[in-house]
Amino acid sequence: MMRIGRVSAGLAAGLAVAAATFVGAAASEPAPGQIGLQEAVTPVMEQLNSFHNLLLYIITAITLFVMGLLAYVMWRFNAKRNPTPSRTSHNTLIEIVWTVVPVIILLFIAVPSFSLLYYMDRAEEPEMTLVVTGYQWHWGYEYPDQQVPEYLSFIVDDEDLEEGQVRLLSVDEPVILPVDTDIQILIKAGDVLHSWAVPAFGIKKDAVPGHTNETWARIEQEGIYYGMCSELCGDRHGFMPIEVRAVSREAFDDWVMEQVAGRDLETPPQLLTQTYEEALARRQVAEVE
Ligand SMILES: [Cu+2]
Repeated sequence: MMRIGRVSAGLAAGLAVAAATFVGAAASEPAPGQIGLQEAVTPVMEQLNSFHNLLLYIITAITLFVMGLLAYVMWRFNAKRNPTPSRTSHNTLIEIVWTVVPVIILLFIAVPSFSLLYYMDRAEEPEMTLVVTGYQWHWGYEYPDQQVPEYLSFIVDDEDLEEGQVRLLSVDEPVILPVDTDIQILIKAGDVLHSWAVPAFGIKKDAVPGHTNETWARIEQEGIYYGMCSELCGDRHGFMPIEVRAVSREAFDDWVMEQVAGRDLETPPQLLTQTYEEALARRQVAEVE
């Protein structure tokens, strides 16, 4: 009796702590004791969230219904209350019902499920492309439209962590992406299977050697979003995190201009808020001043 009391007290305390942490949870990273999914910052993740909630209602109703039936059967038809059991083994009507009803439930789930699957698949008219390559054990990022060649992104080791960086999630060179932009994301691998997964975007896409996978994101909020490699890829699979910095479209252009500065370009980088010439002129004015 004592033991049960202590366990349930511990459980209650645990739940209270979990609830308290959940209220203060950050949007971009997992929080200790977190309940539920990370906050959505893309339309895909928002829809995934509502689909998840829809399924939660359905599964809760089914579970309660089946539990209720079981409880009723145990109470009504136990040996004491029902000493001579019925020998019925067939009931056509009920057999049709318990086949057709699940089919209807599945069809009801399939419609939003498939439309979401196709919605997640690709952006209609992406404004830019990010190429992600998985390696053992880091990520490579390339911006072909912006003429930013591939750079590599490594985890920050525990002993090198700086103020504000998150252990096991922060990287030395994060992905920089603009908000309010349809971004095509192409994902491939340089050696073995990896998976590029960022929960706040609703993205978890396998990186496959010799094959390019596609997905997309439209980030609605500036911020830092973390993710992890989500396909077992070897020894340091747990140490190749993803850090995305979502910045304004103007700040993204500035970042691109910094990346291409001093380089000989055959074609101008594609900017989001201005032409390359305008950006160059602005830069020169800034230098003169
Ligand atoms: Cu990996």
